[in-house]
Amino acid sequence: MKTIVVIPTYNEAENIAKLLEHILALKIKDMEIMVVDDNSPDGTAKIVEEISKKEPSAHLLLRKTLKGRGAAGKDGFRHALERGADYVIEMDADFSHDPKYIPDFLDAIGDCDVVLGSRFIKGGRDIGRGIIRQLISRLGSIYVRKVLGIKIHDCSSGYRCFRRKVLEAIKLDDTVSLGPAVVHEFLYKSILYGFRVKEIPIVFLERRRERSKFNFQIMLEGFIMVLILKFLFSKTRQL
Ligand SMILES: Nc1nc2c(ncn2[C@@H]2O[C@H](COP(=O)(O)OP(=O)(O)OP(=O)(O)O)[C@@H](O)[C@H]2O)c(=O)[nH]1
Ligand SMILES: [Mg+2]
Repeated sequence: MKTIVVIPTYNEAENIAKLLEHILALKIKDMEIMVVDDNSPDGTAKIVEEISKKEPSAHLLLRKTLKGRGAAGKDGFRHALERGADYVIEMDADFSHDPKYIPDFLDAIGDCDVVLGSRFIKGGRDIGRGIIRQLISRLGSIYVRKVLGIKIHDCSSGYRCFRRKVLEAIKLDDTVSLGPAVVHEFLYKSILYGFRVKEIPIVFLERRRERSKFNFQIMLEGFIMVLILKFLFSKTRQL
């Protein structure tokens, strides 16, 4: 079974080499890595290109015209499917998503279709954020759970593993979400289509930054997008 780990990057020059080293050190059979970089000004792509010359399992997908985390993830998924992936794992490059969990994802996907790395189940944690940010994350997840009517504890987790058939069913070109809500759209459609979703505990470590990118507008857009998803898709029947 072939696994491809998709890692969207924007200005991750300080992290990417170390992350790839950690992932490759896991020595997982039949695993490839696809870094999807949006032409980062800090030269992330150059670093990945050099690594890929020595490591045939590491690939670079360089996007020069478009930008955006959601679109980069979808392009990565598309290429992973083209390369014949049976399982696709998506993770961030800044070590918030510890690569040590990759074997746990692959164990769990054995008897389900989507695995979510969850901060909010027993054994999971959210480290490094202030109490207010933690509260907003938790309340946000409860909001998504209630509005969409799904039994998931960490609805915004971006550390996930999909079986190939799930990404094929979701039809990557048909997604409607703008921005971060694409995470919710993939999750919601997976459940509506009848796929089995399982959460496994992860400890999420917040990147150290002077100032968070988080703001009220991002939060409000997220809340509205979830209502739009409910409106558009709640009548969807199982496949
Ligand atoms: N390709 C691509 N990747 C992106 C873009 N924006 C963010 N990323 C990557 O997506 C992942 C998550 O982004 P982060 O900036 O860590 O987002 P976050 O975790 O919500 O915010 P932080 O608290 O700043 O860590 C990282 O690997 C980023 O490098 C983008 O526009 N294009
Ligand atoms: Mg981050």
